[in-house]
Amino acid sequence: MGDPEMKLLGLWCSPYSKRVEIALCLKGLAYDYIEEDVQNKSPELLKYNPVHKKVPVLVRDGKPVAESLVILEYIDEMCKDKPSILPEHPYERAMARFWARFIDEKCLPSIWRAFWGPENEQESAGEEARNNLKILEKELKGNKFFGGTSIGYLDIVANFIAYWLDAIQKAAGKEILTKELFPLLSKWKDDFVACKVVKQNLPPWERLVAYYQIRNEAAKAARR
Ligand SMILES: N[C@@H](CCC(=O)N[C@@H](CS)C(=O)NCC(=O)O)C(=O)O
Repeated sequence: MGDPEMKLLGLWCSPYSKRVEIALCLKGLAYDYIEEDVQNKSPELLKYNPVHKKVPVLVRDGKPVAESLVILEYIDEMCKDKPSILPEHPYERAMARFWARFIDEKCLPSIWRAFWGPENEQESAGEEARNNLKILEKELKGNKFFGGTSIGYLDIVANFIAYWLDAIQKAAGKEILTKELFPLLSKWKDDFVACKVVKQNLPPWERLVAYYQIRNEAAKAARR
């Protein structure tokens, strides 16, 4: 019997979607990719993720799994014959999950607000984002990657900070994360983006910057 059929409902510019693509690539798993239009959601997306109606959704043998962090763990557990994405030790696994939630629940929302929140709150949100990133930077603990010597779960979860944030900064003409303020995180970013498995699963740079420029213009127009 062959491997069960797998498909990913994704979006080219979504860091959540790209987390899953990186993990599938790391594990060497084949899948069909279906690009979603989140402005006009397909019946398939609504059927497979009726709760959140968001990408990514990984469908294996007709069974959907939604939410990128859940999908990453599912991929890791489904494919045990390949090196693990999460750390082996239960305590280290718990810590990786803790920091992943810190990224999704603290770092990313403060970054969104710094760029797209109410104008009079953007500066304080920027400060909050820097504080969160400083806390995260300490978690590198002198390692090349959050996963140690090679990329793992937390590196994949932090993909937005490694790549998307630079595109957003370029489009907006303002910076939260700089080499001067975050030397260790900046080095991590460069090393992460240079990994073959990451590089081949990132959205094209110019297209991403243009996407955020359009988004910024739309946000400005909505405020007028
Ligand atoms: N917590 C979710 C977030 C996924 C998410 O926000 N996806 C966005 C694309 S980047 C989406 O599908 N948005 C459609 C919508 O909000 O209606 C995850 O980790 O998978």
